[in-house]
Amino acid sequence: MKLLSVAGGLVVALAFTSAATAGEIKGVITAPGMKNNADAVVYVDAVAGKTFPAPSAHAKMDQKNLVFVPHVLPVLVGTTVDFVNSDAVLHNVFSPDKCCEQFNLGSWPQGQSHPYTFKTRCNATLLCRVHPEMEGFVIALPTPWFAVTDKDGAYSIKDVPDGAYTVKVWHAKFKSELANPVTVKDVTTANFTMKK
Ligand SMILES: [Cu+2]
Repeated sequence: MKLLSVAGGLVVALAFTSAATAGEIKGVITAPGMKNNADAVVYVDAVAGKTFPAPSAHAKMDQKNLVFVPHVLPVLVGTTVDFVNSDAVLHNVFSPDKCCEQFNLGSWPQGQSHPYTFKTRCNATLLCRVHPEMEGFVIALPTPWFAVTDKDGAYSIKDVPDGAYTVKVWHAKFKSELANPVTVKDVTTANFTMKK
């Protein structure tokens, strides 16, 4: 129970019930054959009857020192991503993937950016026509409950309401995503191994 003073001298009592307690999904993703377990995207799949409004805040994908930063950027479907060029050289951003309309955003100089809104569920590969070795990913997801693994494969998805979900794992080097049922109650551990 928490007391909140509001204008006019009223005191409003806010009760927080345990039913509203948000849980957490955490664990370790193992990616066999990779140099480490980084850059897997762990996410809660679409939940029947639940929609999530697109955030007004933009996400950011940088091109810096000739690499996409971050290498993998998960966002909620509907999010606008600002593609930024932080280098003194021209870059380009395009994607061969139909789920993002095979966009080619063109080129722009250092310090400028170009927005693109991801309208559907999408695993978008990002490439640069100027630098063929450059590769990055935007993963547009059906829920805001996602995380990217660190080098140890560790991830944590916070504020997931208790309940039964399908948790999926995407990794650029593995053809198919993992899909596993996970029942969340408070802090729930879910470890997965990618399969060739
Ligand atoms: Cu480039």
